[in-house]
Amino acid sequence: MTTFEQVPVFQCEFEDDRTGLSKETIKRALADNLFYIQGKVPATATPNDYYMALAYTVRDRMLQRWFKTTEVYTKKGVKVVSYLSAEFLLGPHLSNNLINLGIYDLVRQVVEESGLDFVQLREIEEEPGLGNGGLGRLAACYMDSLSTLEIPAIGYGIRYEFGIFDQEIRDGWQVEITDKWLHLGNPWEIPRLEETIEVKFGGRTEAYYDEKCRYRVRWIPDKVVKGVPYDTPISGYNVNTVNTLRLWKAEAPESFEFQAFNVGDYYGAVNRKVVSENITKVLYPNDELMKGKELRLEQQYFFVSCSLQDMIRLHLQKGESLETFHQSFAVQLNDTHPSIGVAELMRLLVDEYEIEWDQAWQITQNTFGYTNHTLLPEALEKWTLSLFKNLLPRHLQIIYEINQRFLGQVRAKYPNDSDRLARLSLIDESGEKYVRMANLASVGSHAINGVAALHTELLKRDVLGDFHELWPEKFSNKTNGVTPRRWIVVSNPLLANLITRKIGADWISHLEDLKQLEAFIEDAEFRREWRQTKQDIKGYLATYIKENHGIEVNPESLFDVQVKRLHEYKRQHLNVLHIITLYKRIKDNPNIEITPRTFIFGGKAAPGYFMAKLIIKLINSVGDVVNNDPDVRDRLKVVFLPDYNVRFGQRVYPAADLSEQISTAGKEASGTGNMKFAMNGALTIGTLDGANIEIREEVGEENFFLFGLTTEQVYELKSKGYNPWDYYHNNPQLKQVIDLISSGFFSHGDTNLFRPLVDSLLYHDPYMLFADYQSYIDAQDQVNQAYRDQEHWTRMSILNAARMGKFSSDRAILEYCQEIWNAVPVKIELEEYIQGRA
Ligand code: Z16
Repeated sequence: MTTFEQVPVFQCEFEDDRTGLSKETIKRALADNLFYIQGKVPATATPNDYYMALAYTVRDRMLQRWFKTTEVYTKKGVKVVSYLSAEFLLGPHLSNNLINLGIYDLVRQVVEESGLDFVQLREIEEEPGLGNGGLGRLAACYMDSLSTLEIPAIGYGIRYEFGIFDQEIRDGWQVEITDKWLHLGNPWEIPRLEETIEVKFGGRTEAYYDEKCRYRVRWIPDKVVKGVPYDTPISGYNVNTVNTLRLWKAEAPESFEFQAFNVGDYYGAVNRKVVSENITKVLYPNDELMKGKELRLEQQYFFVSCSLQDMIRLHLQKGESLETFHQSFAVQLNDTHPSIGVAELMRLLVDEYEIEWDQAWQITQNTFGYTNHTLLPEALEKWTLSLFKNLLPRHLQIIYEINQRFLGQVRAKYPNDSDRLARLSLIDESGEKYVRMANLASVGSHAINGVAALHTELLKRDVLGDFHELWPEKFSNKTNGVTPRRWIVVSNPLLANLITRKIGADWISHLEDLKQLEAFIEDAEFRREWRQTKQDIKGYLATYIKENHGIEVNPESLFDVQVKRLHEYKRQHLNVLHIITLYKRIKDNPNIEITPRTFIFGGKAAPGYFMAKLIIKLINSVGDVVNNDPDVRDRLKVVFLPDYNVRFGQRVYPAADLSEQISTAGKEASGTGNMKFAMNGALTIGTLDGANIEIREEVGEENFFLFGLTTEQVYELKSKGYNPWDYYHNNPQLKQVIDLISSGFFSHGDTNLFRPLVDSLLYHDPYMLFADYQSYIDAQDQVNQAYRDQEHWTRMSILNAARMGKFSSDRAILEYCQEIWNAVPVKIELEEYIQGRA
């Protein structure tokens, strides 16, 4: 690490505008922040101190815009989108903000001229991993697009002290390590202690008549927790808008401690504090699995109540009455995690602000929109009545009241249809009784959407079929998108520069412009540059893998990548069956012509998901054998890279040749990794699932490797009785592969290790790997053929990237604004003296 020591910072001329963009001013700011914020001089500064000084220097340059933006929103007349999400998987801020502010090259240069290593500083940042996967990352992409499109917006969520766990691999198994992302401080957030909000829990309710003899209910809680907001600025690309992400931290209120202290229960008082602060301690690491943990419902209610109270405060501050609340805020529920908000807004309006039920219900329905992200039954949230009643007794009453009125309507429309009533009811009474959160969200929202065309159709037909029959006009599709700023410009500067040299830079905020690249498809020099760029990036990844994991990979080989959460429906093990198939071919015929491939895996398994963890072990075990077998002669390599996260995503998407999107048709709601790969010129091998269908439609079927059953065929086969044994017995290749696993060949002779996995496939195969196996292998053989013709492959790669315009999150957000939120852009003007962009 070089230091400031040789740098003549104290001699430089500087403007009195402390956030200026001249090199001298930035240099001065780095030195100032190091000294006045970190309290360090070069002699004592650690690399983290320099990183912090740099981060504050960037943040300082966002503050005028942030302040201006907030000021405009607090004035009358602007409708604000409020995105409620239990997860925001932001990834590193530094580079993203530098790009959005248009000062990346400038700041990098200044840092380097100061004798510091910019890349080293950039890598010091701890990424905020406040999400599990697709759903949390989608929220982050949407925040970026909202700012870039100059839409007034605020994101509300939870400031988990520990985000998604860090993953290590020991002896091929996943080991979870606590994510201490805050341990060295977080320069991107500002606590707003004065805007703290109180949230009640537990206790009981009491009916009474008010002075006007109206029947009312009061809630007497047994616990109050404080919510402290921590604000993070969300910059837009090339605009002045800087929106806010407001994350809530739970703290114990003073008053409760004193009460306990006064009666001598010192330990009890301190313990109460610990229990309160537990609420925002840790992110639940289960994606797509509902576990009815009380603390999870506490987290959900906590952040939703804080957020709604915050919105009401902001609304009333504008001098408005609550009748117009829905004109101030469009609140989007990111899955059912925040759906308790429907009951909470009713409670606030009816109990605390004394609004009549019917009017409160109008306001509530007009306020909320609900996005569904999954059809998997095990992921649908439901809470037992007893848990609900203990934690939120008033909300349960409100939910009963909503339900009674709702079912009254249904009964009027469909007399004598008790099955339908039972299906629509907010309460599941088929066995133990539960509150169904998807039903609550659907009833309480004016708009319901799925996240890809197929997903929305299935939602309308199956999971929410009865609601669709009742209110078809509420339903719409909003196919997911991802931000090209982070997923091309930040992550793949080489490709971004090549594109900009050809078509200018407008594509960065108008991704449909990438279409213009098609005009160069016959330009051999352009194709060469494209291929060379991909090659260079693959080289960087190979170096990274070598340096960080000690594994040698051949950058000329086909990089075949599957990175995503581990889940049986995503079928990482189908990918493994292909690897073993290729390995068998080599063993049977060591001189066989084979396209060299590097298989790259990454992804975390939910800590309690045994089968997913066993799949990780299988990948590593197969890798051990394949990578060390001299017969393979380095033509195949299998690497499982630990701790897949946003940062590693930024490294791997640009380097991929082939994107594995191989879920069982009908199971992956959308997928968003599929988009990030294709935007960076990878070809997809995939099923007709989620957004794959729309990607294939856009890039052309000739530029996509399709395989597998359709959703309809999956249903059909299931209903007529699917028997994986038949496939096993009738396909000798498949049988050999399965037998090789069973024999202990990949487990040092241990025939028990992978038995649960093999038995699950042989006797159940719920995700139909065997039914899709041959089709997958055939498609992979076509991939090999295609890769041998590099000219042709490059054309396909260019066409994939060029035709991905639809999958910008800008397009998705525009659709939400126009069709659900009724929100419009608001330009943020800056005073003359505030410096423009570089
Ligand atoms: C999640 O990431 C998703 C769904 C869900 O119910 C829970 C979590 Cl944590 C994902 C979907 O699996 C994926 O298909 C989709 O692209 C993503 O949400 C964003 O919509």
